[in-house]
Amino acid sequence: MAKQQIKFFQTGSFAVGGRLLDPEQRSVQSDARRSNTLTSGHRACQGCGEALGARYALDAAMRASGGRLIAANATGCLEVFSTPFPESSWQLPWIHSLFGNAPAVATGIAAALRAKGRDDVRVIGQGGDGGTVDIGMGCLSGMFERNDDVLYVCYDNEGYMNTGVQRSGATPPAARTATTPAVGPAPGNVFGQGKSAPLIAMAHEIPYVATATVADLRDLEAKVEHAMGLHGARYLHVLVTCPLGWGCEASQTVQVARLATESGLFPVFEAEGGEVTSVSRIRRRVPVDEYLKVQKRYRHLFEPTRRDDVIDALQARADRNIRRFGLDG
Ligand SMILES: Cc1ncc(C[n+]2csc(CCOP(=O)(O)OP(=O)(O)O)c2C)c(N)n1
Ligand code: SF4
Ligand SMILES: [Mg+2]
Repeated sequence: MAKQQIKFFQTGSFAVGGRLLDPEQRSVQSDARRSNTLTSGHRACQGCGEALGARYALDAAMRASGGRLIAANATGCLEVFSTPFPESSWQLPWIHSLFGNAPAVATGIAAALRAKGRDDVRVIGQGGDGGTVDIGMGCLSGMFERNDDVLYVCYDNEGYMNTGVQRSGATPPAARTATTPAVGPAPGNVFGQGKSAPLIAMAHEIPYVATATVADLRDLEAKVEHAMGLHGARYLHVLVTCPLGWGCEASQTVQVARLATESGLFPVFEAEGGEVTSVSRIRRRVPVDEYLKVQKRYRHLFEPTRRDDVIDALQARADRNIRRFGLDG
């Protein structure tokens, strides 16, 4: 396959806040020589946060590894929209694993490279929240426990989107999915269930755990580059807006992810060896309803009558995150 060149409109900004940056400070995306790892022509929905997050994460990892990178990819939207046989949008060695074993396949690749004495080639495992938080959790925990030399990236769109928006262990309470309908006295996903994969990763005391969102792509790139500078098991959990599953406009992908962090519902932090080492403080704090209102998966909290009891419970979760991670700006 001929390598597709970067098109002008794909090139990112050379500036931050109107200030022209020195070349070494510019994002990976603003470099016309970037690898363009996930190139155009794939079949993601318009405004897909997973496509955006993966493009930035993989291009940053490619830059950090000098282009010597192999990716193992779990079944899910990212795999389905990028590789309808016999086509592929990937411009790196890329293997499709099963839904639940991408961490194990990545581990196997890292082991094979070690056996061949190839310490110049790095490995990434990646998948959605279903493939990571649910069915892949056993493999992932094993990868962490053995401290295998893999960076694993979870693109969290808070549901099984590829198969029609079913609930996952990362679906937030009250959200409507195909398997948690907005009916009955407690509509949507139930409170008190689910899990935090970043906290589980931290409990393994691996070298690096971080969260990020598609609202701050420079932060995402920086975390990938930092992770690639380390060895052993590393975990990056990226919140990626899904316009189709969340019921928001394609044009709101970045804005909705920003509201997730500004409300405190999605804490952005880094941890090394099981201890939090940095947090992204919230500069403009917003009530959770600003985040909920723009998504149809929460419409039942506002129509036909406003469910203050449920909104207050979600606000309490956000307040707890802000206390727990010290996010107050
Ligand atoms: C063992 C197994 N069970 C079920 C499926 C069907 N399946 C494929 S992708 C998917 C959901 C993927 O969800 P997630 O990992 O969150 O990725 P997303 O599509 O949301 O990006 C399911 C249930 C499968 N491929 N293999
Ligand atoms: S369903 Fe969601 S995650 Fe899947 S391609 Fe569409 S926007 Fe992206
Ligand atoms: Mg998902």
